[in-house]
Amino acid sequence: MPVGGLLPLFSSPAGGSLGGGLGGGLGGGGRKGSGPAALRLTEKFVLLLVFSAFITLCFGAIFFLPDSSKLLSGVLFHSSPALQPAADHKPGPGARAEDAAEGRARRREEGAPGDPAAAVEDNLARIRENHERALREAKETLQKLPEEIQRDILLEKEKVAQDQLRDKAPFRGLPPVDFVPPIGVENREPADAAIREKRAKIKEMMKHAWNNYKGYAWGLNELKPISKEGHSSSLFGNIKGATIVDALDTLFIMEMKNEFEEAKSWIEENLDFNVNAEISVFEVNIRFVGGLLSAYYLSGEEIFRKKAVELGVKLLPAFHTPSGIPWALLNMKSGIGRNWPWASGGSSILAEFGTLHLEFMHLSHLSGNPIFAEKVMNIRTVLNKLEKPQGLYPNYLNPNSGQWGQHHVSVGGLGDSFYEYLLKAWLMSGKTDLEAKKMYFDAVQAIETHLIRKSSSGLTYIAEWKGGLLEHKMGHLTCFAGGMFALGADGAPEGLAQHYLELGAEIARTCHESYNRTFMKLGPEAFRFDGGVEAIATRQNEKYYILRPEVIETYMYMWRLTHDPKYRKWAWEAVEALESHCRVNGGYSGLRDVYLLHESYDDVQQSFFLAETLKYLYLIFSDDDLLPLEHWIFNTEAHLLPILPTDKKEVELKEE
Ligand code: DMJ
Repeated sequence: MPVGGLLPLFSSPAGGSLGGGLGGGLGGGGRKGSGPAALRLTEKFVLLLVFSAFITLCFGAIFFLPDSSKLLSGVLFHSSPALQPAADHKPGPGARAEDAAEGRARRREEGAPGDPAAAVEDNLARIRENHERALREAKETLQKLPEEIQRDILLEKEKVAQDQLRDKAPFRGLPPVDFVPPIGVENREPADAAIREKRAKIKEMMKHAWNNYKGYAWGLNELKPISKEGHSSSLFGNIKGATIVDALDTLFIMEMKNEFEEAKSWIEENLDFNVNAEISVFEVNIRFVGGLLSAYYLSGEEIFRKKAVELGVKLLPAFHTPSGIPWALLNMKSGIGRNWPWASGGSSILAEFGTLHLEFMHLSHLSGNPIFAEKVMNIRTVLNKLEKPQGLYPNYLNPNSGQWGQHHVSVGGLGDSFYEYLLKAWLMSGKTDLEAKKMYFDAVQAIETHLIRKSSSGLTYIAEWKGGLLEHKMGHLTCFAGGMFALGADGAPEGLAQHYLELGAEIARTCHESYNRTFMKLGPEAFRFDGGVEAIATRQNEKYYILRPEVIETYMYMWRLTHDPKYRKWAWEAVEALESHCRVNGGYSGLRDVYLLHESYDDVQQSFFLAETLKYLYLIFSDDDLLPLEHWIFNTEAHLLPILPTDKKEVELKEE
């Protein structure tokens, strides 16, 4: 109000004549110097003094107003046209000041050079214009909601982060970091000859998948192994090379050195994120950011760090929502985001915005810029403020209102990796992130109470929850949870460690059953426990298998944590099934129906087959000292991230 009240003084005709009169009087006074003219000169000096005092007051007022980058940048940037953001040049509120500036320039050209009166007029007019603009901006800022101001500040920070990357030559944009040589990457041959042979077979499978991708789809996202051509999915917009980036760490671990080098060269020369198309923020994060981070931590090659951070910066505009919960989809060129049209009234998806945490913490670590960590910590803040129905996290959250959408809960699709990332955030922090630990165990407790059930023959399964009603269906995706429960057992509340290890084993058994009850010995996309069936898909659109890793992932954790030989046996059954039914001349294909007596190929070799399925299989037949679980966290795409202890002080503060 006081600022708005001052505005007319500067922009009224009175203001205009004040400036003109002062300028003219000063010039005239210098030439005449006596009589009535001298009197007018004194008056004008007094006026000039009053005016200067008024300007000083205005400056003071502006600097004592509530802090806002917008306001300060309004004051600071507008004094130098060269520093003005491009948006200020558009017609509109700023047009009047520009017209005046043009007029001044014209008058300067027309007038005699070195005319002191013109110079004073010029100065005063410039000051007046700057103040008009600053006051206008101050008024706009005062009319903003606190969230809008907060968003503006974040936007400014992002601009700075982007400028740093854009303006600097490769590598100079990032602070130097000491590369810590990776632990547990020495690849010893297993002592047991039979295990050695099996491991070699899995490496041969990786070669088959890679060579065919290289031969028929090099540089494209994925391979169509039957058609022998490239496959692209809208998830990556027109970013290219998903298979190359997703496969990097598997190539490294399997010591496929030439292949790793050719992948690296392709990335150096071709991996481009300046794409004008919509991408899935979640998919790009887990596959590309995760793959690049992992490749950096294993190899120490700077190109991977640089590309990971560059991509991370490109993803930041996804967080421009009123709540800071990111959009699912983002155009990386325009920075415009939106949500999947089918998602509960424009909601963001729990498994998508909840699966950024690990990568973003590492992006802050490797870039020296806290912005990535701030974004994901804010997601946590929003979640912690919300009431959870029965302690459960619904799959949908509206980024505009910051409120839950439909009350659907799943540990499979739409929910899955959110829970995984809570547990892994705690582990990745060197067990210092106690907030994540609490969120994880609280959530698991609610899941056990409301979602976990036993079939009549004693198979434990995780059902889906639809606003209080249970759907007795479990997805292939949900099978990852066996490994998660077992991995978290160690930190479980007093007396529950064994319970969680057993729960992991029970889920592994159920998922194995879902494989065993098919003709192909590979599991369907979803299986049911109702209508007289157990662990069997009953709907045609749930009978496919797309080379997914979750069941094998759970075998890997169960093997590492129990050394029960059945997990190696079950993993080998999966290898045999993949070889018999998915392997084709041109690579590996998914199947449309795992209950049919013949293969019906879907003609896609998913990039996660190389990133996850084959990596987990290889680890099951390797010694435990290859990538020990105490030192490495696997992101949800099986990319490796080292433990990153949180700043001790921060944790202590949080605990208080
Ligand atoms: C992978 O991209 C990741 O594992 C993700 O968390 C879930 N879906 C696929 C594999 O099935």
